[in-house]
Amino acid sequence: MPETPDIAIKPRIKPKLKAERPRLHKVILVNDDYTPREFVVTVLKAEFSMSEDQAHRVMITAHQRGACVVAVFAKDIAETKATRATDAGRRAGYPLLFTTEPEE
Ligand code: TYC
Repeated sequence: MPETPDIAIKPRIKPKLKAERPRLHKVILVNDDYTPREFVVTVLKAEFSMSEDQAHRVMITAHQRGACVVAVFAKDIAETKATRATDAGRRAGYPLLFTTEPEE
């Protein structure tokens, strides 16, 4: 019969009590004075699968208030989409900017 060890080995890592859901990240459209409105709408439709109406509303909100939340995603997806949408503007010669930030 194997002997029962008389020393207890403590686990090194404290187990988490609850599984935490990873935080979602917002993609934010930032206003500028140069990108044409219609171009912003085109990018929103292409990259965020928005209808013409939704895209127009988001664009106008950013235009009037300085910025607008476009959508929320897992961190890596939010960052990829923001980068792709910002690059689409840059390729066309516009300073269009999408940023990301974690949701509270
Ligand atoms: N302000 C731009 C214009 O008047 C349009 C625009 C809207 C640009 C929203 C960026 O995030 C933006 N042509």
